[in-house]
Amino acid sequence: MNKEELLKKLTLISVEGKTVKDLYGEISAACMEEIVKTWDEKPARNAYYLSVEFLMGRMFFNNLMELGVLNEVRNIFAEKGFDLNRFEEVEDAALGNGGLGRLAACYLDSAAGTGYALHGYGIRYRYGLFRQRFENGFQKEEADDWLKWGDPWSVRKESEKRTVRFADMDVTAVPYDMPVLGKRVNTLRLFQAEGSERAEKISEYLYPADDTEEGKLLRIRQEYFFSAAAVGERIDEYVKVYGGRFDRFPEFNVLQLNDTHAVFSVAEFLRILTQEYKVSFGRALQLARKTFHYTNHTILPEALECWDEELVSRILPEIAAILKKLQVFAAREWQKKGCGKSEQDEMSVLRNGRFSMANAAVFVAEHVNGVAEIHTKIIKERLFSAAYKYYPEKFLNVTNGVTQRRWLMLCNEELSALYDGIFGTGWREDLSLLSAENFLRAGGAEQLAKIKRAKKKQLAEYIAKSEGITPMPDAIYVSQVKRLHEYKRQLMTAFAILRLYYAMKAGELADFVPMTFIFGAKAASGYRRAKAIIKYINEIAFKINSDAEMQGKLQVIFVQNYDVSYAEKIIAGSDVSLQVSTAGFEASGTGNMKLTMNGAVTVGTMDGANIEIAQQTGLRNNYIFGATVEELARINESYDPSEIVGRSPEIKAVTDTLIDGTFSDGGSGDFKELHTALFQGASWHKPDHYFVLYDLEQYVSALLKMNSDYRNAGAFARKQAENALNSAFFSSDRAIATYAEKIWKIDRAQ
Ligand code: 26V
Repeated sequence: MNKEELLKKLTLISVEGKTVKDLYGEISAACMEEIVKTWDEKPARNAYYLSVEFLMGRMFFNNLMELGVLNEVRNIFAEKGFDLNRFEEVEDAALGNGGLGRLAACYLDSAAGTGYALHGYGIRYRYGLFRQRFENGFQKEEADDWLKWGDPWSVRKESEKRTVRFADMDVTAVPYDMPVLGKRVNTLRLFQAEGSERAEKISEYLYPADDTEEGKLLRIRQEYFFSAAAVGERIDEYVKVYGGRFDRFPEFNVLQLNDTHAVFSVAEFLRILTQEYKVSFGRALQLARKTFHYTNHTILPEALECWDEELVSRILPEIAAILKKLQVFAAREWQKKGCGKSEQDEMSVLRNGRFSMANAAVFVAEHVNGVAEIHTKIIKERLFSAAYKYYPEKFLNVTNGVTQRRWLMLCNEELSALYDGIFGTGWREDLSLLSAENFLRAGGAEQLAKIKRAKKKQLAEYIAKSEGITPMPDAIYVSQVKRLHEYKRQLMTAFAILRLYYAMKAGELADFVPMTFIFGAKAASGYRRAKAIIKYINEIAFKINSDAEMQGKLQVIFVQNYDVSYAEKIIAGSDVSLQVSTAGFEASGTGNMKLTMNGAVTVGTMDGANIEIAQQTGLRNNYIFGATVEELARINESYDPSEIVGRSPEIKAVTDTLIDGTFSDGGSGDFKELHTALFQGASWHKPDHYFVLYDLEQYVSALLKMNSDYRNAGAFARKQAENALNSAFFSSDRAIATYAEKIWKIDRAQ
């Protein structure tokens, strides 16, 4: 890239009479003009990341940083009287929902950043994840019209469009390519569905509700649509060079399935080879087994995709036939291996009229990986135990990671500059060059504390502007930011806050350091209990924040429309990271890594990557509490939440607020339903399925211990420093290098 050329061009852009949108388009377009010139040729062997979600966030600042011109451009436009921060109005590209989609974005960033040829394939949704706003404490959803800012970072590739066929319609898949910048320029290719009004529906929304038959069909169409477009393209490219003999296909194409959403690509691969190129099914399957790899991201039964055979047959009869044939082949193999009946059932691709997409993936994939040590252990021992018994060589762990470029260099320029001063700039490419010992010796802890104060101030200003409530300047900022889900236990945090509140009202906790709790979360629009928890927390916030006695002591803020850009601010400006999922349920978590990287201490459970974070950064620097997976397995049958409230009047007092009129759910009955779920159970969930009350007391103790430790500012800063400086393992550069070496077998460009 010719930096001088680019800067010259940018200097010529005038700001007179232009809107923020105009300028955003113009500056981005000028950068793109340079970038496309350097778009790298693909090497022979490429890896492809197939994902329904790519939560890229705002591209502008990240790309300018990667081009190495961010500060210069800031200055150029400051001189013209335009503050580049005005682009913070620009909508995030929120084509994802949470950790899974953000992981995909971090992985693309790290692969490009470190020189691996990894490209993304996904869907170009017309509307991303909804925009959230609170109305009287209730979540309201609005369509996320991200394209209203234009899409200057993508190039439409009209000439490379292709047709995807369903039984009842043909759909055109038009690719939009987004460059991913780093040592290499890789490509994120998103397909847009076109051709008719019905066709366009396929790429209209991310995760359309699938509680109706129509919704399910639409989800199946989405998954097949992008899977077929991706695989069809890979095969066509191969055939152009090597013709219809597929022996060398796996040498050049590595296809990584990000969860089960792209598993139809396996069936499509088998379909094309057997039907269009007359390869035998057995041989096609052999080739598939050298091409595909599968990452599992959840063990929650309700999130493991199963599609009705009848529905798939209706719109994709050939694909359904292939999946059925896969089951027959698999059963034959299992028979030979001597698998028992129940083991075969557990592994089956088709059972009781439903296709298990996870089982299909496990059977075909050359590698199956979990995303944190404990999660991989659970998939080996429980979720896929039979498959692990017969195919142990497939299974491995790759603990997740996050890119330090966005989650440190971009969101915390101050800390990055401090690191530059102490270590030189090499850490930016190799986080393991950070050394806690040298940092502390150089007086880093005090500097970090200063920076933390500055980041908290920036965050407070941003929250004040966006939410109309100002965080207390000198409080401990304690954040829980992630999707809203019962297993993540935002409700347990709500109860813990109420416990603190009632204790203070009773004149206890004299030495309490003021705390501001910051929540950010969106609830899936059809997930009633998650929405009830949002309303409940907002009710608590209202009560506490308007209680004169709590002024300067305790504060609760639920920010609206938490997204990647909001995350960048909260993550840099938090003292404490809450990671309190029920042990065994959070596959990994990645917000925990980002917060650690920015020096937060964790109050958390022995779940997901928290365990490895505590190992890397030291138990003494974090507050680990609650039941372990083993303990929960032991008590599972006998657990009775009523016993806990029977024993503890304090816990009873807080859970009663769900039913005694302390808080209003607007007459919806939603709070009562939360109470019922806790004490009676709901649908197939037993009472307090996620052990909220079981861990509550220990949670409150952990928060109080952290609170009292905070009084010793020096010691606390040291904890924060040790966390930040020991977070190198959680760089996605490390994760990508592991995928490249152990799974993809691809080399870095030199
Ligand atoms: C999806 C759904 C959809 C239906 C309702 C319940 C439910 C519950 C969970 C999910 C999650 C699907 C997969 C997912 O997003 N997993 C996340 O992947 C992250 C990246 O590996 C990981 O850090 C998170 O722990 C994991 O939850």
